[in-house]
Amino acid sequence: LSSDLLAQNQPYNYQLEIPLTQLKFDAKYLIGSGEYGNVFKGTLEKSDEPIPVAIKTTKSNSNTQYLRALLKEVKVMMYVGHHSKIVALIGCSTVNLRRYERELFIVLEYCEKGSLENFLKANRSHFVNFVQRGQLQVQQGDPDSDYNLQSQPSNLSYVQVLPILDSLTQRKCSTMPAFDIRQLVTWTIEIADGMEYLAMKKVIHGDLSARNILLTSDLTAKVSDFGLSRKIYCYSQYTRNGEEPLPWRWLALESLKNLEFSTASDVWSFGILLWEIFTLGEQPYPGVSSLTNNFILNLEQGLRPVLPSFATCDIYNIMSCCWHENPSQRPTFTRLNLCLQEVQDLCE
Ligand code: ACK
Repeated sequence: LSSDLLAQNQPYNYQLEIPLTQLKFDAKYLIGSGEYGNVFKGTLEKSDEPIPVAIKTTKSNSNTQYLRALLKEVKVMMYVGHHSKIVALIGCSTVNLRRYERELFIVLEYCEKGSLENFLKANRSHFVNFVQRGQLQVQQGDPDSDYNLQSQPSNLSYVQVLPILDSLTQRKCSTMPAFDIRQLVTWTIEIADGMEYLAMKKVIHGDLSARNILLTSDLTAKVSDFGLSRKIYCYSQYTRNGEEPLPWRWLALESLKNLEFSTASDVWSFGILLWEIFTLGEQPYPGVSSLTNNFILNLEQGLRPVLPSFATCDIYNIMSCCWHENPSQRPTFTRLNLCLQEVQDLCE
């Protein structure tokens, strides 16, 4: 955890401290809720022009260990700094930390379109599929463009799933015009970009999945919720009392067996994230309902997610490389980025 240590040895950056009076939000704008905290949409009123922000708070019953882990995460975010494919830390409010309430407010860049997971599920009916059995089918007879988004190609399967209304986030389902494999590939490259930067900074994400990718108003994908300290805390709680949600469907074999995390285990999770993208948000290993020793044994014996309906064989090969049993044999994010750009060239 070298970068974690590096980040933690830096003093808390008080330039990022935001007075609570500058933060406006209320319960009406709750956009997410978890075991330890809530996420609100709010505004930062520092200048004449209020800035929309996402505010992550802790729940008042959070224990000290958890708060410590969360503060470490904030320091990791401060250490990571700015990158266009990473959700930006705008600031933090720590004034209530030492009070009775022991609250911490983390102020993040607001990503209007929410999580990639919810977006994919909500917009399935707008997806135009050009892939059949792993092959890209190019429409014939259109001299101007290989793809014609206005009309549905009659010989190809078209996903028609009704949009899901997201009751939890209370956010109106984002809708968009038709989109296709090119948008999916663009997202994978943006995420690989963000992850390449994190890996360069030697920061391990520890929970890379479509729920932790956020989309801006122009649909740029950004990596969020990184910093391993808090997750290691949650994961160790899980192994102790079985209550914490361990994201086992995304975890590499060595993480499941020994809670070993590295950039290479992030690469495994990136492969699962690709699988989510090219199934439009299906749950990985749909036939498996819970984590068992048998599941781990099956992974050891070579069980892997199957070819997603909307992925070409090239894309499936890329994700399969991420699931190499030996972490050192998995590609780097730099390599993945290059391979995905080649796929993008084929799709244009
Ligand atoms: O799809 P969503 O509305 O987008 O549901 C999740 C929820 O909070 C729990 O994580 C939303 N969320 C989290 N961080 C942000 C952010 N920085 N900007 C916008 N929405 C966010 C996410």
